[in-house]
Formats: sequence, structure tokens, C-alpha cells
Amino acid sequence: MSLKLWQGCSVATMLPNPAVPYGLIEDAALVVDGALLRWVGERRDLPPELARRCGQQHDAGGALITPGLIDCHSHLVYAGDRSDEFELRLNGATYEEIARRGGGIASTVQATRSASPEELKTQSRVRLQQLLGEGVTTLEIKSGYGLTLEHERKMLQVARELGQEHAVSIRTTFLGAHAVPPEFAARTDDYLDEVLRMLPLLQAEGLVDAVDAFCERIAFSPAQTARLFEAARQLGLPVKLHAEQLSDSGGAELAAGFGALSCDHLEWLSEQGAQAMAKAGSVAVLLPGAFYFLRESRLPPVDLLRRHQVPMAIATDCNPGSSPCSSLLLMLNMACTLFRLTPQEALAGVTRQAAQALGLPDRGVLAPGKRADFVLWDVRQAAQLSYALGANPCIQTIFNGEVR
Ligand code: DI6
Ligand code: FE
Repeated sequence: MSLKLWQGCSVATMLPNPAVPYGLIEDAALVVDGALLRWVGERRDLPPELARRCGQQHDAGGALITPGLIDCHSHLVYAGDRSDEFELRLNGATYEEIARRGGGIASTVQATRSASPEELKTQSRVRLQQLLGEGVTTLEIKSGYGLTLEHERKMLQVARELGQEHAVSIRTTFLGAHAVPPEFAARTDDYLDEVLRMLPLLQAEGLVDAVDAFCERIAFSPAQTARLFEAARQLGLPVKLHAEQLSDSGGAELAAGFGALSCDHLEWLSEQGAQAMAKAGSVAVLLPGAFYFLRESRLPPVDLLRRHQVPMAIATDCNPGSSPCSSLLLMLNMACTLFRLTPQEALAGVTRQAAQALGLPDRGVLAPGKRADFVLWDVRQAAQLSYALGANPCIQTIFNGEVR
């Protein structure tokens, strides 16, 4: 098979090496064999016989190449928006008033249930295309605005179809335990029974890669979350959790006990929680968009995570209520400015660590044998990717070994 060569670039491999920030290779060459990387290194070391077999040769014109970006936490599939609520609030309405008018998460559930699969897909595609335009090659999408078997299935099918119709790899997460729908008001345990009925059915249809829940005073308790995770374990599905976003409920420790891929948000994470995550190898997914949009003041304990060597990922949390955001590059900037991550940590957070948060060891770094998903950027230094606000220096994205 004919190989493809990229040269005239520097490559941020993102391989962890304390002596080489970003795993950077200057004056690099990269050889693609089908959907995989065959060779990555300094151009002068490229074996001549390999170079000869490269049918396609690309001059990257001095671009910086990074792994394809990975958004490991999104609620990208939903209908409608909540800009009316945003405006009401800025005109002085209180949370209760908005809730009484049917606002909040319930309004997105209502809009998502009412939307046809085609409408839902059309609206979600706009956000997907924004992410793709910034070099995203892998994206997680959660359900959780349907909250019935029929509508959760619809959301997950739309997510899968978006993945088939675009050059992007999509992982779906069942978040039936996102909120208690109005028809189950004050009957959380009954609704959870319903969620437990949905899970094996949706899994059997091939719609579920992982299971998530919103563990919070206003949503599901740790005991309820544990019931769900027990069911996931029986089905062989990995879990992750919205944990410690608004209070310390001990969710991270609970999730770590189930070997969670990740615990997400974590503003209120305790030392015990961090220890448990480190032991379990769970990734801390930080979501600066939600922190910013909800005007939170409690920062996620980044130093604690560093101290316990818990890997940190960054994601958009793209959703209409707490993070109406479809820019992963903006999240890089906000992870640095708001959470004080270094630009290197931030970039690792949307590449290597985000891959780990999704349980995908085949991507997130550029090395032989890994997927040929990578991005050419019009920047000279990797830090520029987190430095600029609202810029998009993406020149070209290669997905599955093909120019996208
Ligand atoms: N945490 C959040 O911040 C969002 N969901 C969650 O579990 C809020 C979702 C929404 O308001 O629509
Ligand atoms: Fe979320």
C-alpha cells in the first residue's frame, strides 16, 4: 500500500517526556500507512526506503502538527437553546421564577422530546461542525435530555449517525440519570428503576459505550449512582461521573471504586476523592466553560490533582444550560486563565489525557501504530493554541489517514 508523508513541520507528539515539552520534534516528518501512523521523527532520520514508498508527499509549510483534538465530555445533541432564560436572568429573574415558567433543564428535555430525529440532527450538526473546524477528531456525546427509552434512544442514534455522516469518531455515553423528568417528580428511585430498564436495551442496540450520571443533591444521590454503576458493571460497561460540581457528595470516590474512566467537574473534590482517583487511574475532566458560565467561584483543586498525579483532561461540556460552548480551543485558554493549567497541561488535556478519559489508547499522541488523526496549525509555538482567545489557527485536519 502506498504511504503518505508530511514534512516541513514541527510535531507536538504529546508523548510524556519531562525533558521534551509537548514531546516536540522540530523539522519533523510523519509517515501515514492507511489509517495509522507508520513513522514519526526528525526528518533527517527518515529511512530513505520508507521515503521512497511515500506516494503522496505533503509540505506542511512550517505548520505545527498536533494529535487530533478530543472533546471527552459533551452534551452536543439537544434541541432548542436557553438564551431566553439567559436574558431573563440578566433582567433580574430568579432561578425559581425561571423554573416555574418551565425553564432550566426541563425546557431542554421538552424541546428534545418534541424534535424529530432529523431536526435534532440538524441542530446538533451546527455545533459538531464548529468543533470539527477546530481540529476535533474524537468526540464524546451524552444522552440525558430524553429521559424516556424512546427519546434517549433517539439522542444516541442521532449521535451515532452524526459520526457516520462526518469524518469524526464519536463515543456515546448513556446519561439517563441526568435529571428526574417531570412525570417522575419527587420519585427519583422510580425513575432510576426506569433508567435501569433502559440501559440493557440501549446497550443491546449498540448505542452505549459508557454510562454516566449526575451525582448531586439536586439530581442523584451516591447510593442511587452506585445502583446504576452496579448495573453498568454487570453489563461490562465503563462508567464516568458528573461529580463534585456544586458540592462534595463523595461522588469521585464512589466512581473511582467502580474503576471510573473519569470524574468530571470536581470543583468540590476532597483530598480523599483525589487519592481514590489516583489509585483507580480515573482522569479528572475539568470543564472551564461551565465554571465560567455559572459564574462559579470555587476552583477545581488543580494542585491537589497534580500532587496525586491524577491526569487532567479539558472538555467543552457543550450543553444549553451550563456551557453553551462548541469551541475546544476556547476551553484551552480558559483552562489556563481560570484554572491556571500550563499550556502544555491544557493541550495534553485535549489530546493524551482526553483519550485516556475515553478509554482509547489508540489515539491522543502521535507515534507509530497510533491512529493517523492529526491537525496542522498555523502557529509557531504550541502555547499559541491556548494563548489566543477566539482565534482558530487550524489549517487542515487529517482523520483516519485522510485529509478531511
Ligand atoms: N451538569 C451541568 O452543568 C449540566 N448537566 C450536568 O450534569 C447542566 C445541563 C443543563 O442545564 O441543561
Ligand atoms: Fe456535563
